[in-house]
Amino acid sequence: MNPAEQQYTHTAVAHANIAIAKYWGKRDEQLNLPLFDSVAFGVNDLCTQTTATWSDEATEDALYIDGWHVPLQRIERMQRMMDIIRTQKGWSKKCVLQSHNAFAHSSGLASSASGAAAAAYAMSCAAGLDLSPAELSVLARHGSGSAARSIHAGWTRWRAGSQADGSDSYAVQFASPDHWPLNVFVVQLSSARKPVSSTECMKQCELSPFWQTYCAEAFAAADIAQKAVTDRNFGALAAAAHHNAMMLHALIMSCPQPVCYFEPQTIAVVQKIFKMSTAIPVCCTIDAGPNVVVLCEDIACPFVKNEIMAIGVPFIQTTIGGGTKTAA
Ligand code: 2P0
Repeated sequence: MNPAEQQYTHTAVAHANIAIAKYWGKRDEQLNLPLFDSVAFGVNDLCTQTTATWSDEATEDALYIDGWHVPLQRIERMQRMMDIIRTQKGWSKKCVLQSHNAFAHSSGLASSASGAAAAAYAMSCAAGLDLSPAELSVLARHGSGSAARSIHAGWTRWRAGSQADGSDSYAVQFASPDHWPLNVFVVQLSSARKPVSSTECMKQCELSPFWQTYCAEAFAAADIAQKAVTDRNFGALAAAAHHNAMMLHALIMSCPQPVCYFEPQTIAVVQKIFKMSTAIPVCCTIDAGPNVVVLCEDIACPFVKNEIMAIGVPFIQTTIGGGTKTAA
């Protein structure tokens, strides 16, 4: 690399986040503007590290994931973020992203969130911009909606906002990771690419006969979830998380072209968690994929771990944390 370009390089690490009041449905597809607020927590151990380099010598923008060159037609969302920075800087430089995931991507483990958040942070720092957390959240949102929440550690709320340009649609942290140090089990039931992307499935869901009912429930979900977390009320958290996740999958299954993201073992894990949740502080959620994310308090942790091990499925045990920062 040309030594003069050294200053245009930066490496960032971002973490996945898991929503308990989920983002599903867009008011603007181009800008990734949601119809409803969502609430999520950052996850330690599920992370993406990305190095961004702005260059006059590169002939085109590029993204490499774990060394693999991603075709140009599949990095359009990354280029949206690059274009925002190019406009701000008055540059025509190209941007090269080298990205490494610490987990399987496109498997419903929210790698698009950590990927876009790490890219947003790395490319803005590499360009010498000192963006505020809100500005970073807006930039990351262009790469992937849920990435807006990965900028912060702990518990976040992404406000849908009302501005047409999306300037008020960003996430804020409302509780730090140590506000409520819950245990997290990420039960990985498949690392295969999703059969239908979230973006595509969201559009299909608007044609479900249950869409209006879903909207009415989803509108209230973020307030309910945030209150449960703020109050550290596990019973309320479990009720909110289970209702939200099951409602989402019922909607997804009721599209004109139905989608079922579950694997047989998804059901086995969920049924076990539901049963345990009547007696101990444990709950779960499922994103647009087959994997199950389990939350529990310390007192329930050994029991929950034993039960997951008894099903015989791979899992990661971790904690609430996450966020986006310069790589160490
Ligand atoms: C969420 N998901 O709140 C929901 C729950 C999946 C299920 O955000 O089109 O990849 O990039 O804005 O962010 C996944 O959607 O969608 C997602 P785009 P994204 O975490």
